[in-house]
Amino acid sequence: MNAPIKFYQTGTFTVGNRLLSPEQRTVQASPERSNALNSGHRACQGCGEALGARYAVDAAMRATDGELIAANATGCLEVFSTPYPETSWQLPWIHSLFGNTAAVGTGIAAAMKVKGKLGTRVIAQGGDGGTTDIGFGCLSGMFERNDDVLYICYDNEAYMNTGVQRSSATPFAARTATTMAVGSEPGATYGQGKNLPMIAMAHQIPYVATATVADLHDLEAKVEKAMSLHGARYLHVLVPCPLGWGSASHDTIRLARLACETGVFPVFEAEHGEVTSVSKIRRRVPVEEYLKPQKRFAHLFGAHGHPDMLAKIQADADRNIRRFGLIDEVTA
Ligand SMILES: Cc1ncc(C[n+]2csc(CCOP(=O)(O)OP(=O)(O)O)c2C)c(N)n1
Ligand code: SF4
Repeated sequence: MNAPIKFYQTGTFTVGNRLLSPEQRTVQASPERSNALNSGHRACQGCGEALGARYAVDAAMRATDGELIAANATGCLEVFSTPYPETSWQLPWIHSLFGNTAAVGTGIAAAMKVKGKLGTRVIAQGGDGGTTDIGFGCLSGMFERNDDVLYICYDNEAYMNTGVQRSSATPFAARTATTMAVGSEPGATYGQGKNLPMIAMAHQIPYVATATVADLHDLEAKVEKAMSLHGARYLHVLVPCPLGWGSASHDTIRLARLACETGVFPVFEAEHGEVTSVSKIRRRVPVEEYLKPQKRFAHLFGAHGHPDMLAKIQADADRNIRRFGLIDEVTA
């Protein structure tokens, strides 16, 4: 007798893909996959950025029949994949400066247009530091001109490659090398930081989406959708970093899932500035469950903890749930 497939069986390579019909399987299940980011790179064990990039770029390769060029900002993704003279990339791939990946992507797209290679598509990618801080001006220009580039930000919430310094995507209270866990309000200061997906939406570009490495089918689907469109597109992927977050390597997927289930990281799509879909929370979880396994938040817990700061984080997660309608009213 055929048993119905449960939702949690569909996301994995070993079980879900074999149980699903071929068209529902992930790109990784296909022997035709491009292996865009191949084995042999030097990412840490459990690196969410390596996993996210592997799935995102392979999905983009499938969506474009391999007619893809990538520009890559300086950062962990570039450093662990491309220690000269070696590389793990199996596609035309250009290392830009730390801050100008979006502009390099624009230039490649313009060059392809001039050469009449309209079928060749372009992605630009980088970490949150390269995206929200130093590369922000170039990215905003790419959005404003509606250049034909998909920009993917792999958000591990700090400058990991250079030793975990705070970026403008570092969350409130997180300990980094530059936001120490000391004083009456330890960790990153409250109220600072940028919400890049919402800033991208404010540019009214054709497509903005968020995703995490907890739902790789969803990530692939969003890349595929982005590649079916033209103009400026932005994908913001939450990628836990065991080294910078002080988490166990085997907890990368669990933490990404908890970021969604707490409301800390809303997963949604938006077209031309309007939210068009959200991933609903099936099981609402208090923020403590997400924060506790991460040593960067250890100072919030225990006898000398900071319940007031935890309450602020919970309030922000609750606001996300309200703002994006992440919980259906009947189940709330
Ligand atoms: C103009 C410039 N300033 C500083 C650096 C040093 N640098 C290289 S990578 C990096 C941090 C990258 O952080 P992020 O973009 O968040 O990516 P991650 O390593 O976290 O994936 C820094 C500061 C540089 N390469 N160029
Ligand atoms: S420091 Fe973090 S982002 Fe960089 S390779 Fe290690 S786990 Fe990945």
